Amino acid sequence: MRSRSAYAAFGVLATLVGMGAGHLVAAFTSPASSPVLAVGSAVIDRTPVPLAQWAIRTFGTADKAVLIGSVMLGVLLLAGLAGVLARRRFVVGAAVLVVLVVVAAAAALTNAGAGALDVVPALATAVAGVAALALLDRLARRARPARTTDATTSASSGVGRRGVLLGAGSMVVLAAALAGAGRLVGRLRSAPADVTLPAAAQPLPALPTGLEETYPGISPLQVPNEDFYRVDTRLDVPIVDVDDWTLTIDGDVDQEVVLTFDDIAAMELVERDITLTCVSNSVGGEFVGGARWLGVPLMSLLKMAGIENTKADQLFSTDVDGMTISTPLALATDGRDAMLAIGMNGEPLPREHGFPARMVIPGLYGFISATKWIERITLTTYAEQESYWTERDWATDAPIKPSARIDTPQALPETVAPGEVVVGGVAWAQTQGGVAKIEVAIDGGDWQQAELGPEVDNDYWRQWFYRWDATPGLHSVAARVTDGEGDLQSTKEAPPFPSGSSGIHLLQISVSD
Ligand SMILES: Nc1nc2c(c(=O)[nH]1)N[C@H]1C(S)=C(S)[C@@H](COP(=O)(O)O)O[C@H]1N2
Ligand SMILES: [Mo]
Repeated sequence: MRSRSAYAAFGVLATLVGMGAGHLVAAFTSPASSPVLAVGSAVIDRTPVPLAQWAIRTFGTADKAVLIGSVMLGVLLLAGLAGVLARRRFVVGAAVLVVLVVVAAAAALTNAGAGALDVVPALATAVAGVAALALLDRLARRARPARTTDATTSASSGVGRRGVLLGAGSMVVLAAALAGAGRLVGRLRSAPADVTLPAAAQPLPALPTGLEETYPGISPLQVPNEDFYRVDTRLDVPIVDVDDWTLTIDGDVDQEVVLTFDDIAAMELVERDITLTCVSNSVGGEFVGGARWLGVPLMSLLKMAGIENTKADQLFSTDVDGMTISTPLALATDGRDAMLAIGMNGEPLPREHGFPARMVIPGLYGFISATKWIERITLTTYAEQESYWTERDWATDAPIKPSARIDTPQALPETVAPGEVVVGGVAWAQTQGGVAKIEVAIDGGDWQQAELGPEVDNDYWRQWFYRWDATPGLHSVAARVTDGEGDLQSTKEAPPFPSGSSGIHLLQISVSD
């Protein structure tokens, strides 16, 4: 029971118990300071842009799971090492554990918006981890038969061995219970389901029936909340207690305004169909979606604070954890339907999408407009304050580039049967007059006009389809959009960094004999 491998396991178990304890304590203080998450976020924040882009491209929305997994693996290897060291001299092993925790605490403290309270989960991790290691070490030492073996010690070593296994087993259960309790506490603290939303002053008519009903494979006209793409720098979802939450509008304004959720819900609410798009979306990618948003016009909020005399050129918004996003003030106030949303598709905002409130601004990529879990809007200048992505050299002025996406048929390695094949998808040209025309080209031939789905709003995407008489063999299918102002989309290939991808979506389709 005192083998190296047993002690490596002790180190891992003790660390898991510590992490469980840290997770539970963090659920009460601030969930993001849970040690694993804190280290993960610190890693994300320091990831060079090309590597982050690669991770998003390669792992898609699983990029964060992969990251947490790698962080965990690294931590547990070191934890095993700590265990092995504790076998000879307990203090040395314990010290390695403490150093691991200090690194996590440092990570928690360097995360945006961190306060002294964020060290508490790390403290809990250290105490619980070292205590667990000490307990396992004691059980193992007891189980070890004395050098001068006599009948009594070998008898007691049998009991001791069982004690060690029992101890180790309880640690596994304890770690899982602590982490599970942490999750539960977080979930129970405040749920979007507890919020009742008032109706808009002028509710929109129901959306028309989308093409997806007739042509399976085309994206739904309105993306259900649970299927809506999610892009943010968070590993977990911030848990905001709506009763404690306020929105502050400050900076270069006539007067600072502080509003509670109820204050906002009591204002005149508007409803808008707007398609969000992520700058990280590659041509044909998944990071785009249409939803119906309920909220207040951003302008109503800015007027309350008074911005007539402001010298600001940016809206610098901050989320509940200190993450910041810059929006060009001129664009947010040029008459487009910029809003502070509290509802999405008839429900309070889901936690993943910014509960209790977020910004939604049509025509601007999400990273310069769609601040989730928003807490503060500061009127300031780009010269004075730099936000998260500005610091990482992403563009500050980033209108959404119109684009057409082919959703169906599936590209290689799938095959389709010859004959009539419906080519279909979605296209968007927010604030640029919407989608006016979609054209499809087969095998690089002439551009043929596709049919458009129901019209919703210029700030919304539009479904389209084209009937193609497919012949056996390999074919290329391309689509392009012309916006309501008569401009053809950019056909120039550009990567997402720094201001959004462009180029034509082209698929290789294999048609069977
Ligand atoms: N607080 C916060 N808000 C954020 C982000 C973030 O990382 N943190 N990501 C932005 C980006 S890049 C996009 S594209 C949209 C995505 O919104 P969604 O996850 O609801 O689709 O949120 C924006 N708002
Ligand atoms: Mo984004």
